[in-house]
Amino acid sequence: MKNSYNAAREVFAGWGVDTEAAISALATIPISMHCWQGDDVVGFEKKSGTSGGGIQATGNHPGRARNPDELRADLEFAYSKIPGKHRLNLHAFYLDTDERPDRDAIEYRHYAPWVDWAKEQGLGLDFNPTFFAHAKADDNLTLSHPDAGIRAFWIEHGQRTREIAARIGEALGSPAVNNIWVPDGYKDNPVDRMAARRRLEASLDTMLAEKHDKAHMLDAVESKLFGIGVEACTVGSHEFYMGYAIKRKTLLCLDMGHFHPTENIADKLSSVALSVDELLLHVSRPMRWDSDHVILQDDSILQMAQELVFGGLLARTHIGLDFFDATISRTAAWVIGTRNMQKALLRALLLPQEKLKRVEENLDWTSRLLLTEEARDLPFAAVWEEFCARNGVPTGLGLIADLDTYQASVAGRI
Ligand code: RNT
Ligand code: ZN
Repeated sequence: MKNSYNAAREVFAGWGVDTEAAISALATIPISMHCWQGDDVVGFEKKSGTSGGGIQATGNHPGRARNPDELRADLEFAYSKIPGKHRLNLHAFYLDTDERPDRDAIEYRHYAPWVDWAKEQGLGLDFNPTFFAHAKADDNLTLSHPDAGIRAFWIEHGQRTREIAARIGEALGSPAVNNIWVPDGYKDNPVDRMAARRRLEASLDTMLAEKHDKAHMLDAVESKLFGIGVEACTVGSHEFYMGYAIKRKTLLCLDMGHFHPTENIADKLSSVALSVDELLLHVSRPMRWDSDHVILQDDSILQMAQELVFGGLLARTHIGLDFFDATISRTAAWVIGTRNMQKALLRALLLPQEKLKRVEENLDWTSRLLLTEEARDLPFAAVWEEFCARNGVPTGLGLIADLDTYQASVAGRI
């Protein structure tokens, strides 16, 4: 093991790349793992129902977490197979309480067990208002609903999540990103898009009016192209939120499944980073539509990681994940997807960045192509193994055996 790492280190050194620096850099990058892969986006509100809002987890693999304790146990297992220290991205409908507060009545105490647990585990927490899976969202209209009473309900919910997120961030000593995504849109062609967008903007303004310390909480807004049932128009489109984030100085969230299938999301980072201070990513894998497949080490992720590293954007980008597959082991899904994000970052950190930038500046397209293609064959795997070994985390067959054993232990959940 050590031998292959030492050999790899020399190969990379020959390319002018310091593997130790890459390993140290990777160790400082937290990934915000989303809680909702663990239970197919169902939540813990103690009522049955589907997620709605155009979000669709398909599959019925055994082992879905049915309550906060099971979800935390699954998360602990998953984090133990992921090298480094990370974060958990919690949605408001994952509250942990015997009370049954409606969305406009949630309070910090309903989430306190999560904070205690995060503290104990050394995890950061992020948060999200939940604007779906609720009777008042059945029309796929929330903050932009024509009914002022419904808008007020959701504004209250959003305000409360901001307060809760701020308290979470304060308790953990690290700002909680509170990400706003609403399902609002129309199945068929609307005739007054302007009115809908004005209502969404006004609701957001009211919801975000109260100032919170940025050391505790950061507001983010997430756009979308379309969803099932909202094929014709999404009120919170990319243009809507890009403008909003610039104007109101919030974070902009780019979800990789929320654009046209041929758009390159990695290409967008440098452009938006010139106008917004901080970014949030929902790293995902759309297949033909916003299908939220587990992320692979595919080109879209590798390019994303390379842009973050080469563009110097890591310090102001919060990397969150957003996928959910209910046809496979949910713990395996977390482990595979999160490690793939880390592997993509490591690959980017191990590229001969200076050399590449220099040849491009010199208009030497041949060398740029040669370097990028030859670099694909560098012994990246040995560096990843070393990183995992230093963090006490298995790779390869050892990892597979651990994932299988855990899945077998939860398969009896009905
Ligand atoms: C939905 C958005 C949103 C959700 C989560 C559960 O299309 O991507 O981020 O997936 O909030
Ligand atoms: Zn998302």
